[in-house]
Amino acid sequence: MKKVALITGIAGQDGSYLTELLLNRGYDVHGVDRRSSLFNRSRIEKTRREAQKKGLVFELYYGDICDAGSLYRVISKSKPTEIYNFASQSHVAISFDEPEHTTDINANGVLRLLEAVRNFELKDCRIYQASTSELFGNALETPQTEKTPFHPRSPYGVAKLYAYWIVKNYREHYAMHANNGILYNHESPRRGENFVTRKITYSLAKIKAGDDHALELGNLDAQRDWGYAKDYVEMMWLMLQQEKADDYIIATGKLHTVREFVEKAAHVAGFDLVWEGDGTKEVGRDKLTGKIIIKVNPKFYRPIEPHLLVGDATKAKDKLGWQPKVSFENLVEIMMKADIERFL
Ligand code: F7E
Repeated sequence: MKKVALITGIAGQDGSYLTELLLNRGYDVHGVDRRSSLFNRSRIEKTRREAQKKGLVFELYYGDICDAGSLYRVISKSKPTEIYNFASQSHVAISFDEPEHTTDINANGVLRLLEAVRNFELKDCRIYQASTSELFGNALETPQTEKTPFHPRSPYGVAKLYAYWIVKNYREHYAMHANNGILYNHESPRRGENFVTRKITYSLAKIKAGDDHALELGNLDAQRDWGYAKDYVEMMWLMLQQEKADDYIIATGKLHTVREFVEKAAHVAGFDLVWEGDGTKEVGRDKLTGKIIIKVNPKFYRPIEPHLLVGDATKAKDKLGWQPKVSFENLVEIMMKADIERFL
């Protein structure tokens, strides 16, 4: 049977890497993304042109997970055997400013998608839901496993918790092959520039190219479990190849601070970074030029931070044979070098 994937949020980081993986594995790929006044398909444009040249099926549609009609139209056109849902308001800090909008996309949107699959009676269609470590929020244990109780700490996390449970409920009630991938932070040169890792590499590359503005960051001591997005999409695909649907944690199991990320990235970029002062007065200076290249700006502090989010991916490793390939050090280097090249 021909494998046909439908990817919502296809123009984002994960959508673009997964598209490449699926086209290489012989899938027809259909993707949905929202219209915006600025062209936002740059991550998939090259792949689209290459697919066209090779005569592969790669169709793009404008649509929105908040618009049931558009979902029904795309599902009826593509008749997917696998659906990957990446459509999301994915910025945790912004979810405090737009809690209702975040809930409509991240919670109700998932319900709309599940209902569309149920109403079309796509009995064999397998579904991947982009779930998140933010479900654990004020984590009750460290590292977290699939059995750790949830305690989200943001409107983003709460909306994703609804999505997690509705996916599980549709699996149990309607026997759908619906899966939650509980992914910890995953980054790459394709990461949006308002997430901290990419903000760091993008800004340092600009400073290296002559920009005079220091990089302004929030909590330098915030810690995250950062993996490589390209490693993680492989795992999403593996989840849908299993006979039984399930929920899996995907993580590296290692915590690093924002400060460590900055230090490693600055080193790769050729700065000799030294810290001076503390709290909101702390700055990072390049010893070679004497210039301040990092400043702290309380504007980027979160109202509340989650607590030590670090995942135990033993279940994924044992059941799916998955192993992350790229270390934290490699990840920083890949991202920093890609941004330096962008500004050459
Ligand atoms: O923040 C701190 C900030 O925005 C990471 C999303 O993919 O992963 C992502 O959510 C940490 C936080 O990612 C700045 O306070 C310091 O502690 O890169 P982030 P996130 O909030 O962890 C999870 C798993 C998801 O599911 C989300 O969709 O970095 N931080 N200074 C900063 N963060 C930002 N954005 N900007 C700063 O200037």
